[in-house]
Amino acid sequence: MRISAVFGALAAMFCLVTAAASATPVGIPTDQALGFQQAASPVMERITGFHNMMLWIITAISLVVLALLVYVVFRFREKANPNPSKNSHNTLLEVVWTAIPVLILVIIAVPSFRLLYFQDVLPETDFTIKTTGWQWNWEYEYVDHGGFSFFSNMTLDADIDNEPYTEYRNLSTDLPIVVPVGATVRVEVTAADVIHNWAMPSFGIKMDAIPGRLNETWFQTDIEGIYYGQCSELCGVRHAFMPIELHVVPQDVFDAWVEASNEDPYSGPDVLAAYYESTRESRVAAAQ
Ligand SMILES: [Cu+2]
Repeated sequence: MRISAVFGALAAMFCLVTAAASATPVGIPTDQALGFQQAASPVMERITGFHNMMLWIITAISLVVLALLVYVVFRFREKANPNPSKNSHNTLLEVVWTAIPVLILVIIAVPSFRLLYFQDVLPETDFTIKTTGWQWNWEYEYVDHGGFSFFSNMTLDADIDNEPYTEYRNLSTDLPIVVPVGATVRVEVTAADVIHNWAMPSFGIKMDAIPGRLNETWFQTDIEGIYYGQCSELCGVRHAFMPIELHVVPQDVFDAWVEASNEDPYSGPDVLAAYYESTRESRVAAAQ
């Protein structure tokens, strides 16, 4: 009895420590999820709000249509209504069932267009990351930070290493991209061979990467952590294996990462590792 209690406590402590010691993934898919990932940008907050509003509207419409159907089935069944009406027109009814749906669509269109423009029209941004889709990895160029660039490849199963932060199969990369917390970032998206799509669900981004064309989008987040996205346009046999890993870190860590990456992009992850190592204790304490 006592031994099992001790084991239980030890196991619980171990779980707590390992969970807390790994840097928090914020934008990551979770098992059994029905809704969106946690919104971490103004765009995604609005997408989530719009989605929730739409859910009310379509639920109400479905219920009204269902109620009408049930009423017709019972009220006009053969037994209750042996002599069916021969009417072929009813002007009032036709106007009503045209006007009401049009009105509903107009009501939906207003917030929908507002959101579309909010996504599409870039605000004042702090810097630009240019990303190029390749078969099958992402190339990133920090054009405003010395112009260093690197290819981000998926971490192979055999290389998954959970120190100093947890890595995830088919989501983690060897060279993640890094941005400072709070910055407004412009993302230029293009491709080198076929059409890809740079998607980051927590930021509400899904932007086509088209050869010969430069698309642009933006994000801003105040939530530190690690975010994951995936290529979202079928681009060939390894389409499922070109994920996006993005770290949101304090400004000084970002500056150190930029400096290291300008020397050698492969030393960038060491800066991240040192940061997560140095904050391990405070994260463990915060989790307790
Ligand atoms: Cu793809």
